[in-house]
Amino acid sequence: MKPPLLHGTVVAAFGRSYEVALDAGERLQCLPRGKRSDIACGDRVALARTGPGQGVIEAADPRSSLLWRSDAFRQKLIAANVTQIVVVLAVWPAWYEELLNRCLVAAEHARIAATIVLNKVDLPQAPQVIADLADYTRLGYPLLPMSAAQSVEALRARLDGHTSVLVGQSGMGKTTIVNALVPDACAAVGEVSEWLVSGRHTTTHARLYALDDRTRLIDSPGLQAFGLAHLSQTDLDHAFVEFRPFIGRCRFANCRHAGEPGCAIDAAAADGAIAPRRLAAYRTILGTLSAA
Ligand SMILES: Nc1nc2c(ncn2[C@@H]2O[C@H](COP(=O)(O)OP(=O)(O)OP(=O)(O)O)[C@@H](O)[C@H]2O)c(=O)[nH]1
Ligand SMILES: [Mg+2]
Ligand SMILES: [Zn+2]
Repeated sequence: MKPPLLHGTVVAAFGRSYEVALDAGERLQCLPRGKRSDIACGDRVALARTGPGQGVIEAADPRSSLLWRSDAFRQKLIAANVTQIVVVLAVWPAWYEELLNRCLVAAEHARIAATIVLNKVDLPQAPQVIADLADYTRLGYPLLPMSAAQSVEALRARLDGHTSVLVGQSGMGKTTIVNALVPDACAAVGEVSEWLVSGRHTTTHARLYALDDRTRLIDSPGLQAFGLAHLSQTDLDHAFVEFRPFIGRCRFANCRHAGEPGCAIDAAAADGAIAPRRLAAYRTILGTLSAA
């Protein structure tokens, strides 16, 4: 007779190998059954023990959400079952606006609430960078300026009851935030100067931490790109939240909002209802979709 299946949560994903925290508390290193590699940090799984500290994942439960990215060749799962995406920016080093927009698009497409953290506000350029983010707060994305080096309490309050994933470029301070929130995490934090020279990211895989019984936080490796090749133009249109009232109102049904006559999106931008930087980001991303 087969032993009964165990149940747990994937707390770390290293390529095809996963660390699973069993509901009873024990941690097992697991491989998936067969060739499947569609399991992400945060997934709930059923597994069988195969040896001391080891197991094989037999099945993953249906997910409430999945955050993933893709390019023309492959997909990369970031986190499963999250209820909030925290895009981490920093006053320094400079963050890429296109990457911020891509993270927000991915969040909207996955129907997960997004919050923006601006970290390192202890640095002198903070007021300027906060002002520069006003277009995003106007869209409804909450902005939390903070310094993980000083206090993370304001963020802790926003994480309460959520499973959140921290995403963003390397060097923004994601792992510093995790270490401040989870005293026994002791995850490695990198010097930005080293990263600038070597291009190496300090965090190499996603890991889930429990803040309390109902609050979870996933740290993820720094992103250089956030491929959205899997979206259609319609997906992208809807993922730009301020476009929604104007969708379907262009003169041409197949309008790409790239300067066609009678474009409702262009008209909205001219009226100030769509920020020029968002329309520019939209056009850049549209040019990179596989199907569009
Ligand atoms: N001045 C200042 N520096 C900070 C703050 N938070 C983090 N740092 C520094 O920023 C650098 C990068 O921090 P990490 O936490 O490793 O950044 P990360 O986003 O996890 O980077 P990856 O793992 O490569 O994606 C470290 O040198 C931190 O000490 C802050 O609030 N203020
Ligand atoms: Mg890190
Ligand atoms: Zn149009």
